[in-house]
Amino acid sequence: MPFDFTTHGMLGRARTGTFTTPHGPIATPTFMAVGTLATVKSLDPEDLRAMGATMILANAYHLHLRPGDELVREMGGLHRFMAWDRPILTDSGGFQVFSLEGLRTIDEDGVDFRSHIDGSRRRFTPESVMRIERNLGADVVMQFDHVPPGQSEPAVARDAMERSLRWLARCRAEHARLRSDDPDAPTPEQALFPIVQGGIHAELRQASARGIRDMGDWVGYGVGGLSVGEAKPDMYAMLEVVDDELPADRPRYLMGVGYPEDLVEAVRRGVDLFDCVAPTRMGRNGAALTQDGRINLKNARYRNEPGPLDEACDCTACRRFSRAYVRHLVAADEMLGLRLLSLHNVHFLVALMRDARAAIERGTFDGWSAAWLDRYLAGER
Ligand code: PRF
Ligand code: ZN
Repeated sequence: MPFDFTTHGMLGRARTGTFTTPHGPIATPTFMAVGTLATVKSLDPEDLRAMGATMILANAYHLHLRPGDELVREMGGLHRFMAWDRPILTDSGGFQVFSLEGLRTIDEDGVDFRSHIDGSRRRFTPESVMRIERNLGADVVMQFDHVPPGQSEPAVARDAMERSLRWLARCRAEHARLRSDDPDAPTPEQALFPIVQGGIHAELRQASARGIRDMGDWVGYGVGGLSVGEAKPDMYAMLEVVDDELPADRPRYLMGVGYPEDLVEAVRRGVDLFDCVAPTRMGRNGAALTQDGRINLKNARYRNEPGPLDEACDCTACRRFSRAYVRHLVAADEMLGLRLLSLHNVHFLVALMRDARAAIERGTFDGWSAAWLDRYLAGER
């Protein structure tokens, strides 16, 4: 198998590792920039490479609707299509389809929904999603799961968690069938990651993780259904439950998380991979991440500040431009403003994980993370 995960430093639950994929190695913990539509909005793959990004994420739901997974396959698969030769992970669309409130109906076999683009009727099943992800050709493909709302009652969370387990068995069978029946796919060896669900209920999270492990060994594990409206302490508690249940020698991916403080808290609890639209979305809203919390460049107080977005950042935006200039671009609705903010924000999270790795390996992660959180959260207040 072209996949491997080797851990290096360990400090409490926090660890560093190397996750090897068909498109190369990933130093973990790491932040994956989100390229929903096979583009990390406003960034060129060269920008991502220069900031040291390794793995990025794309979305099966969006790419199936536009331009179509078959077209992407015809163009050589996602790596060639978007000119990114490092690892890619595709999300299954579980989260997107279940977010289409009112536009979808669920049954045991799958989900009927209407396209958010043209209203056309569509259907996803665990099998059809595996075929879409095969055509796209990412290194890691996520199972099709049932994602319930954040504060779901135990009965609702249990139902979704158990359905996700049944769907996982079907995903695995179709994934195995495609591996032998469709050997010419763009990335012949793909790793299927299961997704732990169970809301904010410890016993359901345990049951989910155990159900997944009972099905066999997996290259890595997703943790879903968090950062969907629950309180942060609930999310952190679930991460500890999951850390206790999952094998220590496999990477764990916390889906759709998050904000800088969440990344640091989750690394402390044994998470290796993250993704979130926050840095690019914040950039489009005029916000920048700094060591002292978020700032919004639309605020007049930045109009004559000569310093960079963040003193300690060495991204190309911070090396060359002042807050005053970025603020001017944002105020005038200039494209470069949004691009510089996205570039800075993604760099900020990629660099934050680089710093976390260094602190774990030095053995100073506890002190480093406490000081980092103190400073960042003081600025957010
Ligand atoms: N499942 C899937 N994708 C996701 C999530 C999930 O639970 C989340 C929840 N934070 C984000 N993206 N398939
Ligand atoms: Zn910067």
